[in-house]
Amino acid sequence: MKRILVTGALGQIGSELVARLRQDYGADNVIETDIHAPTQTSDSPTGGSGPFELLDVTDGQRMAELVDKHQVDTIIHLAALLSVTAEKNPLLAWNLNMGGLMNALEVARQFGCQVFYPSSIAAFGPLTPRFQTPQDTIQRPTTMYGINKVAGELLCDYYFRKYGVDARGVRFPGLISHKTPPGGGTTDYAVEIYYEAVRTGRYVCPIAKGTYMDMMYMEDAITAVIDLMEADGSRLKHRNAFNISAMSVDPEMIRSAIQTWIPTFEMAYEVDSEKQSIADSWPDAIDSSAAHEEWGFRARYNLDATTREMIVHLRKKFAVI
Ligand code: AKB
Repeated sequence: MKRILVTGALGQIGSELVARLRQDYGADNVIETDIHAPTQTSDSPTGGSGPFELLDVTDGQRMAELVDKHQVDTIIHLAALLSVTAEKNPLLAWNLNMGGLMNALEVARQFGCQVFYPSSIAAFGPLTPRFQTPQDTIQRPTTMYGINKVAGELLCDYYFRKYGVDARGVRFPGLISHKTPPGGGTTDYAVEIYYEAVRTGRYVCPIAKGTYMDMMYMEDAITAVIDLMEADGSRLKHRNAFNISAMSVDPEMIRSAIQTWIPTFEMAYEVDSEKQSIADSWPDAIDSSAAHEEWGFRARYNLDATTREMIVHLRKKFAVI
């Protein structure tokens, strides 16, 4: 990776990834793109430190022009609707999630770029083994987002086999971060819970107790993207997409981790049936051993370390002593 274009760069992953890429590869070598411009009030940590371009990823011509203009060699394609939003508008999700990826792969083919594509634990479904979910297993998701993710994994493999496009990806778990909030995902509760614990000391959880999902602290996720993209391609047997996880947790586990910092924290449940049925269709705990063996993936933050980072940073962000 030398000249990197990031789509959806103002989102939860993009805003932190761009900051790290700019540190490692040079600010001018990382082109931030999004469908809307950063606002004055946006707390995007990258705020104006390098090139920014407006890009609607369904506009393949504009994507090609930007790749050409900035002599890009790597496309990190993050723009997508997440699971809950996609379920509310499946047609839009198909057009954006699949159309955007198709454009990224076509542009990559045309300009010889490497591509990163984020798949998700959503690429699994109710028929998938729930525990130690293998790298290669049954994938019959029941959500539009999950269908997009499986199709995306297959498309990336197809472009690699047919055209030699060096497309690589991971199946992200829920990502926990304190800089830019996520939006429209099933795992968003695992971020909201920390915000509300610090801001108000109470949280009403939309996901039922005993619902286990894989999660990861953002810093581990960012490191995983860079390590995979920089890995020796000849070692990769699975390109799209590697299972990666740092922890499998339910809301009660996060509650008690928070209570070690904020003993008065209170949590109630008001289960959201749509979110719950999506969560119930996903695995409890995936097996990340292929990522470990093929490119050395290892998460550094477990639940306690994640909780410490979240509480310390959110206390600073909201000036809570
Ligand atoms: C979501 O909840 O939709 C995402 C994901 C796990 O892909 N965070």
